Amino acid sequence: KGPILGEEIRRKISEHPCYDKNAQHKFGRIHLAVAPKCNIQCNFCVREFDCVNESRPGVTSKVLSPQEALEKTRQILADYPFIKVVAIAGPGDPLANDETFEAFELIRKEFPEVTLCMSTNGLMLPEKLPDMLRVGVSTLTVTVNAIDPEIQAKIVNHVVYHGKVYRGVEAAEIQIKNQLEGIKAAIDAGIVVKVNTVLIPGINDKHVVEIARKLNELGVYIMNVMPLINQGAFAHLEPPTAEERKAVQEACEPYVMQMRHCRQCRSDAYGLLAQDMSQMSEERRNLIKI
Ligand code: CLF
Ligand code: SF4
Repeated sequence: KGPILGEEIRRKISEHPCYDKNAQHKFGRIHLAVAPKCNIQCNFCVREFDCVNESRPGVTSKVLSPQEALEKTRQILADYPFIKVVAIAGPGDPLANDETFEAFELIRKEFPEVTLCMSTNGLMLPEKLPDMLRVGVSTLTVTVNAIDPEIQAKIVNHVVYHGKVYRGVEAAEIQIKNQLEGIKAAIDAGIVVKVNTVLIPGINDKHVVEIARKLNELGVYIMNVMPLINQGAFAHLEPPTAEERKAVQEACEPYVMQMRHCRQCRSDAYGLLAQDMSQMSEERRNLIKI
């Protein structure tokens, strides 16, 4: 089960706190909030906050320029060498912001050994993949909430694609097509792909196992079934219970490895997953310094 990986990428995975549960207590990540714009509107998202697909909702991260992101990386990597992953996960969609590539380029030049990671809603994935490869992204998360356009049409309000606004099933079809094509192309190019799926009771809960089957076909490395946080247009929906989520994860497990230790990080989080240092006092941070 699962894709065959080379030695270098296996090392990267063993030091990636999200891809390997044994790495989560030893190795950390930095999120650089360089990507404020988004090109879609998910019904569970309130846009003045961080992207809910891979971030803690109700939190507004301060946006950094690529140069500021490099400086922050320099500072943090010097103090905390257990951080091996530098990622861009918002506050909007990284692929809708050129600053994502500028920041990665600067960081890659200075820190060629770190793993570059990012998350996306996948709309621009086929088009942006060459840029991702150029700057050296090696782990990628795509949020796939449905592979059936009728279901996805209930989850996404609209997508803005090549300057045009699409709604309903038409919007969903474009997004799903690009996600699946993009995931396939990314895996073929050697990127290790993780998929996040937001579990939305009454909307996609019965469908998630079908997504897992598709991920197996595509060669996706790991899947993270995240609970809905009910806000925005979905404020009236009940989030899944822990038992409901566990049952879905168990149903998906035969098809694709399940991540169960996600912390729904802020787009400016850094440190170990369980210990976001962006939220610590200077005093506490100094205790962890090497
Ligand atoms: Fe960040 Fe995401 Fe890369 Fe990890 S987070 S971009 S894969 S380095 Fe990790 Fe945070 Fe969960 Fe994301 S715990 S929200 S799964
Ligand atoms: Fe919000 Fe993220 Fe969806 Fe964009 S992709 S609308 S930022 S949850």
